[in-house]
Amino acid sequence: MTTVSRRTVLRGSLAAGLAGPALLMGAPARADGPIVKPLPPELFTVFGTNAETRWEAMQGMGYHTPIDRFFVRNHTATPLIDHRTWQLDVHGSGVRRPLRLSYADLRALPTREVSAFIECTGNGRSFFTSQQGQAVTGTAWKLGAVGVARWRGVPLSHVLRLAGVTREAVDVMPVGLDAEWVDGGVNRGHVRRPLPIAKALDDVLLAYEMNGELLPPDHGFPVRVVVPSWIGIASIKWLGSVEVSSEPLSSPWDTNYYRLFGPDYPPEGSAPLTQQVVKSAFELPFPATLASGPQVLGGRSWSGGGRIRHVEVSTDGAATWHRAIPHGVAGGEGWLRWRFPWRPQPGSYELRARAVDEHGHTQPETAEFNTLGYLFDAVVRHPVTVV
Ligand SMILES: Nc1nc2c(c(=O)[nH]1)N[C@H]1C(S)=C(S)[C@@H](COP(=O)(O)O)O[C@H]1N2
Ligand SMILES: [Mo]
Repeated sequence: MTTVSRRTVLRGSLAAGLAGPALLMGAPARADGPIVKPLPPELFTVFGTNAETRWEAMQGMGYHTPIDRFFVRNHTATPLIDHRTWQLDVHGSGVRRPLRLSYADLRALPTREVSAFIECTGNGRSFFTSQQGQAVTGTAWKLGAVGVARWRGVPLSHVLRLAGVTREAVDVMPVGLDAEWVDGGVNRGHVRRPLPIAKALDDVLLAYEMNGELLPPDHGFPVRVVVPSWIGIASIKWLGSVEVSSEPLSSPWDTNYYRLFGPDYPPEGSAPLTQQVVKSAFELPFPATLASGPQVLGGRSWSGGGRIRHVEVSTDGAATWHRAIPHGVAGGEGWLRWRFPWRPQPGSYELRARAVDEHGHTQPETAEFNTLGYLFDAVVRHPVTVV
């Protein structure tokens, strides 16, 4: 696939005598690289079209992940979309009144705000290999493919009701406006994944603001879907259309990917993945070097299964566990911040943190193997050298 720089596109359009915005109505322009925002090495680890937040960059931050350090997961590249020509089409056999909304139309609808994490299904994938000795494919994330933001926008349920969603509707398919995705020579089309109607009518948001600012290009400008507690792929960025269907819908993102595959699963894989699992992370470099003496470690734990109830930390190889001190309140769709006072002697350590959510979901010693490395929920052994 060729990536045309924005400058080239604009020059081409001038030569053809077209106005810039008119051009943007077709294939959106592309930025010069796959990600638009700066990716300084102290905040991010870059993997091709994706960038992972460094957990030490969360030290001293508030509840929400600032936009300048929020991870980015792009199948191809961030498109530059003109909100003045953008339209959202809501159509299909599950609606009585198909809709076409402009950006201004959407902004005029009732809004809601939610503090929710978006987390890649493969977050923690590298630990299948480094902790469990298992080969998996996909981006070798550590624990930084997650962030919590304050999302504001229009409830999807509101838009579906405006379109006259019927009792027969079963699935809702949001489709992205970024380039079609080609994987191993196969064109999978635009990034899209069906949502069951029950979830679509529950707490899903069509978000146009992130942490009180306009949604940035890399995170889906002008409008993205936010599906609280679910795997990141559900939260389609650069939304262009929503199909509502009275028949089940499918896409490669719920058949070929985002299921569990491997020896423990049928050939077609598990059921399509939905909720996220429980995870915990220290706000430290990986590996970390710390000075000896009294200090307070920080960390965060989250779960797609509900509010975090408590967090325990071990500094002695899982021999003893001690409660971490909660800092602020646990968000239902966000995370719990915590602190852990520690007074280490010089030496080598493996720090562990494990959390339990309100429904009793915990973090095991070993995550269930699956070839695509999804849903790593095991306790991560965080190497620390104290000098
Ligand atoms: N249109 C579109 N939506 C998308 C993606 C994409 O590549 N294209 N990536 C998905 C995946 S796999 C994840 S984990 C999240 C990442 O959201 P973020 O880049 O805002 O952190 O967006 C999801 N939505
Ligand atoms: Mo993802």
